Amino acid sequence: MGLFRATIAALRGGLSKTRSVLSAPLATMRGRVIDGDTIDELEHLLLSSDVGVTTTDAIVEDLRHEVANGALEGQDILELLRERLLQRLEGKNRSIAVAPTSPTAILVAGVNGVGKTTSVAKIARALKDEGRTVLLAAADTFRAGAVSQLATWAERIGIEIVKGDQGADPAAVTFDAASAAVSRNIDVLLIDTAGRLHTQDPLMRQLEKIQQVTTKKIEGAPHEVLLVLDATQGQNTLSQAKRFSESIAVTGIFLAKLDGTARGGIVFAIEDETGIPVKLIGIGERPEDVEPFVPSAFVSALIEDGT
Ligand SMILES: Nc1nc2c(ncn2[C@@H]2O[C@H](COP(=O)(O)OP(=O)(O)O)[C@@H](O)[C@H]2O)c(=O)[nH]1
Ligand SMILES: [Mg+2]
Repeated sequence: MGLFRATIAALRGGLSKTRSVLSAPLATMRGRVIDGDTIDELEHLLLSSDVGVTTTDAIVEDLRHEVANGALEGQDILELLRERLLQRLEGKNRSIAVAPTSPTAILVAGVNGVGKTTSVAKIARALKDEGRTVLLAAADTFRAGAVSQLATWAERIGIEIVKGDQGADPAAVTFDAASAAVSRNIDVLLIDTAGRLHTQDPLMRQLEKIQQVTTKKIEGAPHEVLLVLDATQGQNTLSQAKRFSESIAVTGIFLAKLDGTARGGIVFAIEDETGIPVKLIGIGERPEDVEPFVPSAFVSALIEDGT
């Protein structure tokens, strides 16, 4: 699905907190001879912005090696860092899957409050802007007010929604929505689910049931299972991703609230630890505050010249 075009200015704005932590130390390193001390500082900086041990070790070990060989003489630390960070992110499929004939079904999951419903609204709006027909399934029947929250978004964006009452069986709501998507010839069905705590097994089983119902109704569905993670939660996102992946086949990550944190480096840790590609990022509370995750744009917005 070719949806979402990267908007560099919006991405820069969304990453300003993370960039502000990196900027000053990088500025002092710049122009210096790159030696062991510089690499030590860089290591500390990467770890403090939640880039994680795996990516940090891989980058600094290579650089130490190159310092020892004299290979880094005259090189620019910012250029090097951009290049090495980008290498870590390349070669992953980050596109949103599309079904060739039947409706495309996208299941959205994640723990409570991470931004699922908002993210569903963001995706729905982008799809509608592209001229696609969208149907929302309000399968969070667990939390009070969840259905009306999604219904409000649906009305604002101008798309249809299938909902049950609070306490209704989420799998039944999903089944109804999937049936409607097929009969109305809808392009994309977006399923919003409850904020199940990842430690609660019954809730995880419910998610599996929602997935099974979707598969039954639409061949090959769900075509995408997006796990929403809250970037402000830093390293806690890693255990959430692991737990969800044990129950359902997560195909991509929607990393919400990148605008609210200086820990934007968590993208690297998430991909290292889980192997799941980050596909979309949230950089604000409005429906338009969504960006595709484009590694080159992300790295450029993270580390800028003139810092
Ligand atoms: N700053 C910011 N806030 C967000 C973003 N995404 C969601 N939120 C806020 O996070 C809160 C919880 O969002 P909600 O979609 O209800 O989470 P859910 O419980 O997972 O469905 C709301 O106040 C949202 O406005 C984002 O990308 N940036
Ligand atoms: Mg919700």
